[in-house]
Amino acid sequence: MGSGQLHYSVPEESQHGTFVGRIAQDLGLQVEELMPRMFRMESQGEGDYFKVNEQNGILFVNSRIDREELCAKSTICTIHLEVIVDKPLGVFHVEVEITDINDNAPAFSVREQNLAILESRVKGSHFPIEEASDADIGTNGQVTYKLSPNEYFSVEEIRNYEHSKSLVLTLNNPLDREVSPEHHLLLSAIDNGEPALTGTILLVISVIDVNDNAPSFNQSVYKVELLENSAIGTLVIKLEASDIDDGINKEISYSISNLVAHNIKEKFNIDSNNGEVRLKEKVDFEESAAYDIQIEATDKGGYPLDIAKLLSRFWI
Ligand SMILES: [Ca+2]
Ligand SMILES: [Ca+2]
Ligand SMILES: [Ca+2]
Ligand SMILES: [Ca+2]
Repeated sequence: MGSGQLHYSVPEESQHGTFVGRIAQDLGLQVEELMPRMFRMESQGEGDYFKVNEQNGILFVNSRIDREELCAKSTICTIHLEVIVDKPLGVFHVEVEITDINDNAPAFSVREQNLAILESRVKGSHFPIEEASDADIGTNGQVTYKLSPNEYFSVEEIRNYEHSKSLVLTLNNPLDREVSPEHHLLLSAIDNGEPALTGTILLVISVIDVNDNAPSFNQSVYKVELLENSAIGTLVIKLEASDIDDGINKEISYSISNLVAHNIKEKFNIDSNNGEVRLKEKVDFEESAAYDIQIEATDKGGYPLDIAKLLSRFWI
């Protein structure tokens, strides 16, 4: 009984009929003896990927072979076949290696990923993002990343413990929500195949506000003239400050500064919510011809950085 081992290789996804090998010739059998000796092939439970021509002993591809379905990420993918002849009995082992082609683009599990980043994060901060996966092997499955041009972020792979890597966005320039509250970046994953295939994901970065702006008035001094006999409750002026932050960080509370002369607070009051300054007591020209009132606008953010001060001069 003869035996032997043959080795061939064929790329995955080859068309039906693609030539794989001359089995008879490689085993030293004559074409004329194939039929009389009942030359035939048996696959070992591997489906009908291949067929052999029993008259000339040529092995060819029969049905579609998807390397990824058959062997997933294994670096070597082989199909074992058995060729048999009778008189005398010979059993020969044939191994066909299925080589990879670059037929899978790197893929992300979602089309869009949202990130929320505080505008106070320092330069050099890392933010983990999802990696792409590529079902191919070797260079066909090796992925490099590219981010759409922008002045704030770059993409890099950083090494973790145990040789694993993770993909991160790195902050290169300070963020400013007041300038750009949202960034849209296109991340491309490109494999090393020939030709290379690409997968993309949209990164939507929302910049979260911190209280980094004090309220401001649009004028540093307001001058108001008031008649001597104005009634109590008369509206002297409605002040309005603004703050370019967001949410509670832009909400403003108004007050009369504690630094002013004590009689000011007896004569005037201010509504802390709407900035309306009203007369609390009648004013007397003979007593004072002018009042300097310092008004403060403070935001309601957790840690107000600063207070805008405004001098309002009320002439009588
Ligand atoms: Ca492949
Ligand atoms: Ca690929
Ligand atoms: Ca802010
Ligand atoms: Ca603020």
